[in-house]
Amino acid sequence: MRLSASWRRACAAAAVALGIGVSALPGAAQGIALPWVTIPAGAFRMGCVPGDAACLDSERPRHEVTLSTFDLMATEVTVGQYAAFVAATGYARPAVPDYPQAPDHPAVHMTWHDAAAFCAWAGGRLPTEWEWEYAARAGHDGRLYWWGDELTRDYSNFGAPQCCSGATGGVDDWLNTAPVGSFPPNDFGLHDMTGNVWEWVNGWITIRYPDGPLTDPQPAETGYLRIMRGASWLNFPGVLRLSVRLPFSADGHTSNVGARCARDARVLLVSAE
Ligand SMILES: [Ca+2]
Ligand SMILES: [Ca+2]
Repeated sequence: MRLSASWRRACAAAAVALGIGVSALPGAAQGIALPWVTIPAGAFRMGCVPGDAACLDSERPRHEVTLSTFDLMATEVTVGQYAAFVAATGYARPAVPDYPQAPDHPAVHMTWHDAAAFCAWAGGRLPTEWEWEYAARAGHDGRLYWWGDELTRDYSNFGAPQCCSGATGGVDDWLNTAPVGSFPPNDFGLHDMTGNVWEWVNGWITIRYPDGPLTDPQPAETGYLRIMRGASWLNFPGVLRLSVRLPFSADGHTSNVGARCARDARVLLVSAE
């Protein structure tokens, strides 16, 4: 459940008024330590970057979005983290990909429902699409990628120029998934926002974005197809642009689809003596 910014402010204000400490909001972690990073509040321009001839209508119009602070995992959900979830809950095991993976590789073959269930168990939720792109850009709105406009294997694990197979080069030594965090983080401290595995987000594909500006927008309750962001080890370069939105069935799962969890910002207050 996403708590609205107004709800969080009201909760904090009530706690202060009552003179009590609030150590955590509902949705406490269930015995697993995920690598949370606090994403600062701010505004950004979402969608098609000016001059990007490859943009689709679904990436338009570019519009301004203002977001409150939230937490996001520094890395994609790992095989080991997802195995802990399965062991603790009896949740169905995902399909095994046809390539080798170690516990520190990103978990794959998750449906949208699987990813949402994992994140809820871990005390979080899936990020909204707005949160995901804001975090992926990390203060660099006008670029195709967070590091610039040239795709490079020094920052990302992606596939061959022709669809669809893995490829290597530069820092990218992996034909399939790489261990999470193998590439440098963006300026918010997040790894693999571009490439490695696609990441499910909370939202529905739309023909076009609504016109902005938007403040702490929330997804519709229902829709037709869910969305994945960030592309993967299997994809050719044109799909790696940060504004790309991939519609996909919520029940679909493949060996290049994973997830990354978000959570509402923690409220930490200390009682006055
Ligand atoms: Ca690769
Ligand atoms: Ca990724």
